[in-house]
Amino acid sequence: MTERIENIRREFTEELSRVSSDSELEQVRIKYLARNGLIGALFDDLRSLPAAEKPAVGKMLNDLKRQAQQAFDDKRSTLEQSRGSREPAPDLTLPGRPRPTGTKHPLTQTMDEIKRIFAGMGFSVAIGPEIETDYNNFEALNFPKDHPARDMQDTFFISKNVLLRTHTSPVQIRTMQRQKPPVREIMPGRVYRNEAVSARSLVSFHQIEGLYVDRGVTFSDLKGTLVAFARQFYSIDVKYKFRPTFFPFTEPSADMYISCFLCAGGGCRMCKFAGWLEILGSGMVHPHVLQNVGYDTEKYTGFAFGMGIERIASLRYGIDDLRMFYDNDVRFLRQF
Ligand code: 2U9
Repeated sequence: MTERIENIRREFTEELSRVSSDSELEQVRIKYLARNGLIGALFDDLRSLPAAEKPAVGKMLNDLKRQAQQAFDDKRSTLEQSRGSREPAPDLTLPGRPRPTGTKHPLTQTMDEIKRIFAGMGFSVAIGPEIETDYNNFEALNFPKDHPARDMQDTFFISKNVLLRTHTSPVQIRTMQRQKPPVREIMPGRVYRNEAVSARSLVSFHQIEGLYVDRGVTFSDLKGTLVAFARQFYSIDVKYKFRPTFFPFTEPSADMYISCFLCAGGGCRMCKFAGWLEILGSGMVHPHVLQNVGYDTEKYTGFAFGMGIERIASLRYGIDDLRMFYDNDVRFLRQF
C-alpha cells in the first residue's frame, strides 16, 4: 500500500509538471483529485487494511491528498498568471485619447481682455454686491428723486430702499466711502434692468465701469486712457470720436465712438450705416458724487467710464441677437 501511495504521488507530480493548459489541468484533477479519482480510491483500499496499519497509512494518505491539492492550486494560479502576462503590454508611445474640453464663455473672454488692458494701465479690479441700496445705486450718484431709472418700470426693487443694482457704480461709492484718493479701479459685474427681453436688450447683463480720482485728473486723462484702451482692444490705428451726452453722475459727459471695423466707416448693417460704433460712455465725475463720499472737490477730480460687455462682445464677434449669450447652446459656444 505504501508503495502504491508513493507511485501515485510520483505520477501525479510528473503529470502536473507537464500541464500547460486549463483543459490538461482539468484532466489531472479528474484523474487524481475527483471523488472517484486515484487518490480517492486509495482511501477505499484503506478500509481493507489490518487495524494496526491503518493509522500510519491513513496519515500518509491524508498527507498525499493535502499536498496534491496544494500542488494543484499552485499550478492553477501559475497558469492564470502566465495567461495575464501574455496580454500585450500597453503601447506608451501611442497618442492619448482626446478629451473634449470646454472653452471660456465669449463674455468671459471679452471681460478678461478688457481687465487685462486696464490692469496694464494701473487699474485694479473691485467687485461688490448685486443687491444694493437705493442710496448707493442712485442717491449717491446724483440721480434726482424723479429720475425715470428710479421707477419700478425700469428697476427691480426688492423693497422701498433695496434693489438689484442697475450699474456697477455703487461698487465705487463703497470704495470711496472707505478710502481716500487716489482711486483707480475698474468694476466688472452683472447688472439688472426691468426691460422686455429682445435681441437687443436683456433683463440682466454685464458691465465694466472704471473710475480714476486723484489730484489734477483732467478730461485729457480720460481721453488718453480710453484711446489707449481702444487701440489695444480694437486696433492700433482705430479712428475715434467723443460726442457730448448726459449722465447724472458725470459732467461733462461723452460717448466714445470708433470707426466701424467691419466697413471701415463706409456704412454697413453692423454700424446701422453710420460708419461709427458707440463703444462706451464716459465723463468727469460730478462734484456732487465726490461730495457725497466726503471728498474735497477743491483738491480732487476724476473721470469715469462704463461699457456693456454684451454689446462689446456682440460687435466683436458679429452677433445680432444678445440672447444667444445665455442660451448655452454648445453649437454657438464652441465657436469661441
Ligand atoms: C462713479 C461715478 C461715475 C460710470 C459711467 C457710463 C458713463 C456709461 C453705460 C455704458 C453702457 C451703461 O452698460 S451701459 O448701458 N455707462 O455710459 N458709466 S460714466 O460712471 C461712474 C461710475 C462710478 C462713482
